[in-house]
This record gives sequence, structure tokens and C-alpha cells, in this order.
Amino acid sequence: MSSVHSEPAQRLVCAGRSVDLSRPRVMGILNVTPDSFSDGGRYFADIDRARAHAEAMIAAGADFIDIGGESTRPGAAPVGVSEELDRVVPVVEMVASEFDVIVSVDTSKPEVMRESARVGAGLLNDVRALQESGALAAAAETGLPVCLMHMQGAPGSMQNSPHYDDVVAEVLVFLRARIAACETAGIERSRIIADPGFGFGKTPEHNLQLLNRMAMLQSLNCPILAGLSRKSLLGAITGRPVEQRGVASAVAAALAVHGGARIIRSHDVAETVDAVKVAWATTREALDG
Ligand code: 8Y7
Repeated sequence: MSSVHSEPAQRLVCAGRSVDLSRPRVMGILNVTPDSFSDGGRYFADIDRARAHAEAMIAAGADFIDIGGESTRPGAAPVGVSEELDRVVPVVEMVASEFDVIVSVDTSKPEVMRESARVGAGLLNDVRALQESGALAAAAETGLPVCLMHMQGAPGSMQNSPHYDDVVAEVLVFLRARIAACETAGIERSRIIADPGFGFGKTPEHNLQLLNRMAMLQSLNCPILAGLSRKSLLGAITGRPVEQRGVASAVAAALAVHGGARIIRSHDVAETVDAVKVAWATTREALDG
């Protein structure tokens, strides 16, 4: 597609750092939850292990590190503000001060957004798309870019019986409304990333429709983030348990990039970087860039 070659640079300004999203980037996942389904709490209350994990993901090519202290897995216990602050803020501060990387904070809480911004976070990643009370205003105050994700229902019950007449159309309607709400709150479009929310209130078929029709999200006119890493969709397709979904995750990442995603959220950064390179070279029909 020759139009791809003439696209202008899309710079996302993340606090002190900026990143060019005219090519795709990888976001490494650093969980600081004691109950996260695939990391099993290995990084909880363990700053040295968090540092080593961040360092390894950056060496493997991550441009973002996404730090989260609330598990959104179905049935996970809700986390209070002070506990989430205690889990997340020291790790955000450590990664932001010690590494040349953009720190994304995975939170829905205004207090965690503010404190994380104060200690060096560069991006706010909210699976609730800034719908919690005070979140829009807090995000606007920080001046940081935001990732708005679609979810049907709430984490505890979202997988009970997801229903859509047209999942792609409904995700688009939701994301357009959240983008408009951000703009009204003073968050300019140049600071907004959109995400269809794979696995959040979706059946395997819904997720497959979204992945196969990712290109339709380009109509939002903002960079798209896709998170498929190790998700149950890949287990449903391959029959593999979570620790054996690396190949499936890399293939899904490539398909998302081919569909236009510019940030891929992943547990397995090295494999994802290669998958993204293959998909991007194919999309561009060129080796460079
Ligand atoms: C996503 C996410 C999770 C995603 C964005 C998991 C925090 C579940 N998934 N954030 N977070 N997009 N933006 O399996 O797909 O990693 S948590």
C-alpha cells in the first residue's frame, strides 16, 4: 500500500519522552499484583525482580513498560486505593528513573494516575476508559497521553454472557464516545490511543471478528493498541495452557500489526518484536523503517 509510505510521523508526547508511532512499538507487561493470572505474583513487593524484569524487556526491545497493580481477571478481588498506590507507585518511579523507556500505568483510579504522573509515568492505560468518577479530570490534569480500552460489563462478570449485535460497530461507537468525552475534558486527540479490549467481555468469536477487522478501527484516527498476549482466546484456539501460548501470541501480534495496530502489549517482548517486524515489513513491502 503506497499510502502507508507517505504517512506523516505520529509523535506521542509522553512526559519527558516522545515516541514515533508511524511504526509499531511493543509494550512489555510488568505486573505488580499478587494474583495476576500469568505472572502468579512473582513481581509483588519485590522491587529487584521488577527491575530485572523491566531491564530484560527493555533489552529485548520494549518501548513502553506497562505497570499494573489491579488484576482484572474475572473473580479477582478489588484493590483499594492505598494498596494500589503502594504496589504501583514505587515501581513506576524506579522504572521511570532508571531506564530509558516510557512507563505506562495500568489503572482506573484518579489517585494512582496523579501519583504515577508525579513520579515519572508517561502514559495512562485505563481498561475502564476513564469512566470512573474523577478519572477524566485527573488524566487531563496530568497532561499525559491516555489509552482508552473497550470493555463490556465489569471485570468480575464480563465473561458471563457477552452479547453484541455487531461487535466491531459497538466497540467503535463506545470508543468514539470516550474520545469525545476526553476532548471535552481537555485531552486532545493527539494524546489519545484506542484499544478494542481483547478478552474484556467478548467470546472467542467476538475477539476473532475484532482481530480480523482491526483495520476498521483506523476510522477513529488515533493510534490503536492491541493486547492479545497469552489471552484465553489463544487457549481456546490452540488448547494450550497460559504458559505455552508464546507462539500463538506472536502470531496474533503480527495479525494485529497487519490490521493497523501501532502498540502491541505483550508478556514476551523478544518474540513479539520479531513478529511485529515481520508484519510491519509485509505491510510496508519494505525492509527499512
Ligand atoms: C489489556 C490491558 C490487560 C489490553 C490494554 C491481560 C491492563 C489482562 N489487558 N490494557 N490490560 N489492553 N490497554 O491478559 O488488552 O493482560 S490485563
